[in-house]
Amino acid sequence: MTDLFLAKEDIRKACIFDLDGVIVDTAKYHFVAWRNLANSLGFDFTERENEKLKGVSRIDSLNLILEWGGMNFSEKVKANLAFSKNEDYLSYIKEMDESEILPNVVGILEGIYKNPNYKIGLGSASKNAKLILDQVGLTKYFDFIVDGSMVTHGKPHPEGFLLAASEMKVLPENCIVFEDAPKGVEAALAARMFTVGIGREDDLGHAHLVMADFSKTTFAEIEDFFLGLV
Ligand code: B16
Ligand code: MG
Repeated sequence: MTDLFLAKEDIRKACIFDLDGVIVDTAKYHFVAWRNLANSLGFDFTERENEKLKGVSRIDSLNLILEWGGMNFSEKVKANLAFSKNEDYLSYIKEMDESEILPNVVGILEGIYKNPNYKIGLGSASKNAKLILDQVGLTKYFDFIVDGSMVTHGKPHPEGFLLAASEMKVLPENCIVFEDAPKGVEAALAARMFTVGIGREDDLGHAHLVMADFSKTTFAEIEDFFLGLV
């Protein structure tokens, strides 16, 4: 660890959250909607395969699923397939409310929000990110939201996290990223940010710190961990 996390009194720090798998579990709705599409094309795929779609953009997810089904289509047909999957997905998203926020996410957001040294950003691959945050009532916590429509390169490229940091006027080395996808952790590390993996150590061991979820921690404890690295 060569990077130095700035001292407590420095005001320009930020936390950047991934959305799906960190704040809410929308993966289950992606799975249903992609599976409906695959079934309509005459094939199926498993929940285990669905794991590989976490953090992957919509069009890249479609390309992977079509590969699993041994199918290929023109770009125009693929755009139509992605559109119809998203319409199906949105029918689930529109039913979401605050009961779907993952355990203690609000406690962690409150802890950061009350700390004047920190800004809060979102770095999601989802083009529906703003809608989802609105649905679950969390938009008010965020200083800047990067969604899938604002980046050219998907994770593991660091573009999304770097954009969030620069819009919040915070140096990358003063950001803590929360990510559930191995490629998302790679993206945060490529951005030279401190990284908390939310999920299994086996998948996310490359993060600086890994926890199953937020239920057994506070933001003060997480900050202390990174201050202790200095
Ligand atoms: P959309 P995240 C990602 O969200 C999901 O993990 C991934 O499964 C999905 O394909 C991607 O968003 C694009 O979503 O179709 O809504 O644009 O984990 O980066 O917050
Ligand atoms: Mg995710």
